[in-house]
Amino acid sequence: MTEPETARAAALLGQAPRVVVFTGAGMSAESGVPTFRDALTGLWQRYDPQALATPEAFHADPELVYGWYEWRRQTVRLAEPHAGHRAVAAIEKRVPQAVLVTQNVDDLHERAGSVAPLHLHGSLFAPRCSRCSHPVPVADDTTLEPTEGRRIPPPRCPRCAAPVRPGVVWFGEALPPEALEAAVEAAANCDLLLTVGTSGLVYPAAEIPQVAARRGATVIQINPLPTPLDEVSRVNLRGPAAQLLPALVR
Ligand code: BV8
Repeated sequence: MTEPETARAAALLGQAPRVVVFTGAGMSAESGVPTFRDALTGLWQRYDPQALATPEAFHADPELVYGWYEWRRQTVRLAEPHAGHRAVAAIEKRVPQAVLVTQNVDDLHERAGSVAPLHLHGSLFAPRCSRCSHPVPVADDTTLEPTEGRRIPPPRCPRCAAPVRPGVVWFGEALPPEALEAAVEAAANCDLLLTVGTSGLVYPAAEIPQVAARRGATVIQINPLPTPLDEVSRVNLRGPAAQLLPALVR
C-alpha cells in the first residue's frame, strides 16, 4: 500500500456526497477484540466459533454458549475504540449523506461517536428472552474479568422464565429485516462504499459491497489481506484500519 493510493482514496472519499462505510470484525481487531478467525485463544481453541454461534449450540449447552458471549462482552467492555473508529465518526459528520453498516456486535463505533450504525448481526449489549424475545438489560458486572471458558447459566426472562439469549444473529438465523433493508437501500444509492476489516465471506451481509459495486459506486477496501472484494475495489489499501482510516480524513 503506497502513499499515493491513500491520497487517491482520500480524494475519492472527499468528492463523494453519498457514502456507505461497511465494517467487519477486523475493524475492532486493534482494539483487542478478536475476530472470529483469531478468537481461538485458550479454551476456545477446542471450539469452532461458527459452531458456537448457532441456536443449536445454545440449545445443546446454554451455559457454555452464554459464557462465551459474556467473555466476549467483557472483552469489549475493557476495550477502547481506536483512531479508526473515530475516523469513521468523522466521515459521518463530514459527508453530506453517510450510512455506517457494521457486522460487528460490539459497541466501539457508538463509543467513538457514530450515531446510528446499522447492526446487521445484532449486539452483545441487547440480550433477549429466547422464547418471547423480551429485551433483558445486561448486568452491569464490569467486575467480571474476561476469563477463558467461563460457563455461565443464562439468566431467566422476568416475563416467561425462559433462558435469556445473546442479542446477536446466529448462523442459520435471519438478519433483522429493517437493518438489512436499510443497508441494501444505502448501498444501492451511494456514490462510494468504504469496506473495512471484513473477509466478505458471511452472507447475506457480504452482499452489501457487491450491491454498491453493481450499481456503479466506487468501492475502497481497507484490509491487510486479500478478500473476494479485491476484484470490485477501485482502491485496495493493504493495511490495518487504525492506521489507514485516519489517513483518509486528514
Ligand atoms: C442466514 C454474530 C438464512 C454472532 C455473525 C450464501 C452463501 C453461503 C452461505 C450462506 C449464504 N446464505 C446464508 C449462508 C449461511 C451463513 C454464511 O454466510 N456462512 C458463511 C460462513 C459461508 N449465513 C448465515 O447463517 C446468516 N443467516 O442467511 O439465514 C435465513 C433466512 C431467513 C430465515 C431464516 C434463515 C447469518 C450470518 C450471521 C452470523 N453471525 N455474527 C457472533 O458474533 O457471535 S457473523 C460473524 O462472523 C461476524 O459478525 C463476521 O461478520 C463473520 C466473520 O467473522 P470474522 O472472520 O472475524 O470477521 P470478518 O469476516 O469480518 O473477517 C475479519 C477480517 O478482518 C479479515 O479479512 C482480516 O484480514 C481483517 N483484519 C484483521 N485485522 C485487521 C483487519 N482489517 C483491518 N484492520 C485490521 N487491523
